[in-house]
Amino acid sequence: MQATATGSDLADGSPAQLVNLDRYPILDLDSSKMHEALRWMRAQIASTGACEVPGFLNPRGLETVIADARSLAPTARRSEGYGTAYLDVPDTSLPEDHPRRYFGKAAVGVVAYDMFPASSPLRRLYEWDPMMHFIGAVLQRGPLHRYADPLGALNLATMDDGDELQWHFDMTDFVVSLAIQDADEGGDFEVAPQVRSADDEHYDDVKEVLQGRSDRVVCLPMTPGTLLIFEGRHSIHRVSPIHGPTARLVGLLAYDTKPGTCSSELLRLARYGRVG
Ligand SMILES: O=C(O)CCC(=O)C(=O)O
Ligand SMILES: [Fe+2]
Repeated sequence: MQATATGSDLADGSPAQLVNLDRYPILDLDSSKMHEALRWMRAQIASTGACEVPGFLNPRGLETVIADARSLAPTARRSEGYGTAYLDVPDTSLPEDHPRRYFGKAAVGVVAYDMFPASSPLRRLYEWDPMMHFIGAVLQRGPLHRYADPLGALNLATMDDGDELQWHFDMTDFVVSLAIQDADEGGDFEVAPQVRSADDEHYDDVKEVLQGRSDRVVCLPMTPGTLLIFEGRHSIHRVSPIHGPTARLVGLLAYDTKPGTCSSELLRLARYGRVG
């Protein structure tokens, strides 16, 4: 697709212009069309812990966000290393084959929230209350809050040939990812829904995922313009290795059920090279 739109397209308008409001009238959550959409979205969340909203952006909105993401991508900070599923330093007193001691490759470029200009369409979509209210209506978990992390609240993740993101749990309740540009090959989002809960780590099930022998893993290929709402704190997930010259671009919009939630300093240092 030819990306000719620029961020200034939104200069006098609202992020509503980006959204396919005919299909998803998120400005009127009580409309019958939206009720119908919310019904299937909630059913997906209930059965898989994730919900795909295809064609969330309209074609012009997608062009605008692609142009925004392509202009921001060169400012991404790249990190490459190995991490655990728990985004934590492993406890070496645990047995060697314990899930907390399993390392996977994390190679990704990230544009942190504070690097987005205020005029960025992606940023304006994230900061737009109707967007958050829509996500809250899908999740039905009380009022949502934007993540309080000055770096992690909104990210543009850019992944190139050879990049991947290891199996991990997120530090926020929900992440909403917006697929912007697909890689030539790979870059699928794989998830084992609700593999752990707040009071049970289910290490045996997690180990099966890490060892590639779990039958709970669902693979969600990414389609630009699709919104994916997933419960990443309890659903282990990864991004499969990317192949080819086209970068995979994804917007990551973080929300939490508690106000004031931030990621750990360790994660911020690893991802952004700084804590604030
Ligand atoms: O890029 C994606 O689709 C997901 C990224 C992710 O899981 C994360 O940043 O925590
Ligand atoms: Fe994640």
